Amino acid sequence: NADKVYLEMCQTILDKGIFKEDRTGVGTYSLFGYQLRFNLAEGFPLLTTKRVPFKLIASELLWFLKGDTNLRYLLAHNNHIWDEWGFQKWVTSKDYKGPDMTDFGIRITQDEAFNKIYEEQMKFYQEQVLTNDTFAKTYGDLGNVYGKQWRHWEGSNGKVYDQIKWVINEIKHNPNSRRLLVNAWDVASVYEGLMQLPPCHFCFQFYVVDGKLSCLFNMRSNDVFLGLPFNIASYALLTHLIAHECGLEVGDLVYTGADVHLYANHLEQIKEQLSRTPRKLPTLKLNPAIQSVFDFNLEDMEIIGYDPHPVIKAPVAV
Ligand code: DHF
Ligand code: TMP
Repeated sequence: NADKVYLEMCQTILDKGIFKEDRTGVGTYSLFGYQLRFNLAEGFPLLTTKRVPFKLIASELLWFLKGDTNLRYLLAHNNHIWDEWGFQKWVTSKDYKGPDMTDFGIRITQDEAFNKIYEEQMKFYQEQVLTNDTFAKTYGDLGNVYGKQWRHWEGSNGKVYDQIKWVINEIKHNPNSRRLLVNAWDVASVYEGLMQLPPCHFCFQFYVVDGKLSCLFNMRSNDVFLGLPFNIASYALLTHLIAHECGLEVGDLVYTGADVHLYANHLEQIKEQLSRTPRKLPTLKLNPAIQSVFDFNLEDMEIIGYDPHPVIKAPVAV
């Protein structure tokens, strides 16, 4: 059961995690190296011990698959999970003349008056990205993040490569290959600061045996309370989409995390979640009329039988 292994991981971090300062200033309890395995035939791994918003996960994945890196698409789909990282680009730019937003991520959790000012500025930012093409082009774009690397990887030879198309083609024609991988860790972009956030899930690989498609994804850094439930569901969905196109069943989803952490301001929330009893996993239904991974829209993916415990809110570290 997906919830069971996830909650075991959380309990292990609570028991054995070491306090570690981090870039965001929040502080974490952290372990190095952890693996999880989900048999996708047993149900779709959308956690039931808190409500996880599948629509946001699906629209983020479709955004990656379109090769898009601009927040406009996410905002148009009412998806705000990446807003803070675009906003950060705007408020640290020379064009921003508004109130000081230094360390806004920490300050909104500590200062009510500041939070109001932040929300006004964020609202302005979102409107601009949605309605002003020039603004969106400059400040709505997160840089060379996932969509760019997955669909438009720039090789050292100057050519541009579509890793998703390539890997699907390999799965179809060379399923025994041990090279079925997609890499988002573009050294030039990371070292030159050309991404608002260097990829957290930086590489994934497929494996085909007995007519089943498995996927292993690697995370260099993982926010176990907020990020991981999304990451598991996102790679489960990707595996289903590719299996669907390739005429394969789904096998295992394997997760490998490196710096796996609970933020210091998520401890109450995770204890609440640990007290809950897991329920039956939902299933995923894909529109059988669609073949290509690239032709799916939100309405072609349906989660059936999802009956989770209530949402548990937590602040995201920026
Ligand atoms: N930074 C950090 N510190 N943690 C992350 O998980 C993270 N994830 C990113 C970008 N930067 C990050 C992209 N993915 C949420 C979930 C995933 C995600 C970003 C944010 C999140 O806040 N989830 C909330 C609900 C969000 C909503 O309903 O709008 C949750 O309760 O799951
Ligand atoms: P870092 O770049 O300093 O590691 O910070 C990134 C934070 O975002 C870290 O807590 C991991 C988290 N994260 C996830 O857990 N999943 C994701 O998909 C993304 C993009 C980030």
